[in-house]
Amino acid sequence: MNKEQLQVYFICGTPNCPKGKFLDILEAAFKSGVTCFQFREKGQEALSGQEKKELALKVKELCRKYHVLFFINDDIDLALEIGVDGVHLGQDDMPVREARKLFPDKLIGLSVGNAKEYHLSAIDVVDYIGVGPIFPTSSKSDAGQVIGLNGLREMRELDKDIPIVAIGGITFGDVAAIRQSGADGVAVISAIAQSKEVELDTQRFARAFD
Ligand code: TZP
Ligand code: MG
Repeated sequence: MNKEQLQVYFICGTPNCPKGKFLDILEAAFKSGVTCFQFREKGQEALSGQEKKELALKVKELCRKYHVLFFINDDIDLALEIGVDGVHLGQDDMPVREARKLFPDKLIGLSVGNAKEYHLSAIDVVDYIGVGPIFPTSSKSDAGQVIGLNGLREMRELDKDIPIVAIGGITFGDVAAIRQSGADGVAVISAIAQSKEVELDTQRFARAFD
């Protein structure tokens, strides 16, 4: 895949945003430099069923409008039903080899938290890995052990080629150090979803890759 498409990777679901603001936040972010989006509808107030599907279709349309890659987190059935650019899977989701059979021509991302998970994963069938949490995060309760920039560097040393997206507690001020530590892109939830200036903060992320 083209690694540049992973640079500003926004992850979001309705529970990550102030109430009623989800689509407005997405559009503001997409027009300001997001390159890749992952629809991750999780948590207590998360939508499901038909409501989730209808929202996912709106997200897909917005992604098309702004030329943003459209990923769905975990929900293989929804991804098959509505059509996506890719799916993102965790270590406890459908095994990536199985997912590859269902999505022979789509992008597949896999979360990898440490060297052990890397060695146990079918890296040969995935297009990128999400590595983290780099810093403490309050957006995912079971995010696992914080690995820091040193942990990110170790993952890059393990594999010089696989596209890496760093995740967890990242703000735009961290981008330079994260790139220097071997990541091709940064994935964020709260730095954009909870921003008081979504357009400005997204531009700051995008500019950090210029
Ligand atoms: N996976 C590892 S950390 C994390 C996920 C989904 C949450 C990232 O959110 P934030 O708000 O950018 O720390
Ligand atoms: Mg998952």
